[in-house]
Amino acid sequence: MKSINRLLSFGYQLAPRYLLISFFALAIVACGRTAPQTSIAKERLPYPKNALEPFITAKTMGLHYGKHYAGYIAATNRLLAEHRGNAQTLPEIIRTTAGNETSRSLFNNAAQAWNHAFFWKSMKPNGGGKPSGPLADAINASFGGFKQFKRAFMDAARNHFGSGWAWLVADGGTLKIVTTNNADTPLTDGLTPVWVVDIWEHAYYIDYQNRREAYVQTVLKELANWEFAAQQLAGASR
Ligand code: MN3
Repeated sequence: MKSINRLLSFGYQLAPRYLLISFFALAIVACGRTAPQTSIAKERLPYPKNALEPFITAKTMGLHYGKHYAGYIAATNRLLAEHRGNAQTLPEIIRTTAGNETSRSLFNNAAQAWNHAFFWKSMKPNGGGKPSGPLADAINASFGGFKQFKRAFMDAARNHFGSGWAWLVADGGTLKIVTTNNADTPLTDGLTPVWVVDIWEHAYYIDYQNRREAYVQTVLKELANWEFAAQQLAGASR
């Protein structure tokens, strides 16, 4: 009996310490898990502003990266500061605010921030040419050939009404071409973005005026970064 009492009193002495330790451990885990993202960082342009000349001028890139993209980042951070949410990353912010009327402004700016960072990487100086390896195989299997893919991509970009984006996406094992309106992004449709062209007028108006088709054709022919697209496809099938 005595030994049981001794054991019990030993247990009571230890209990508060264990409770305190567990409380702090839980608090640390909870904070790590639910602390809201309070800011997103501007991604570096992967090449100098004038590196895509003469196809996209330094003037266009200066405005597009330095004003439009910077504006989306600044607005996202301003809105995030007053947003109540648990999203940790930019794609999570986009997915958790999509279709929610009260966070429409945050969605628009966050999605534009993500879409533009993806677009900068979809181009490179001395790009274009033809994809190779698994990306070329997937394009052949899904569209019947690279020529057919380009034709379908041009049609989609040309026929898209108003501001938006023309995408090559992976849907399971298949590649598809989709266009999205305004800030909308395939990220919220369960699709994996593989490559994109910004078809908002601000992307081409200084260099091509109303000739969107000439602009998209030039991006395909001279600037497309197919290595980046191939990496996105490889990531999608992992
Ligand atoms: Mn843009």
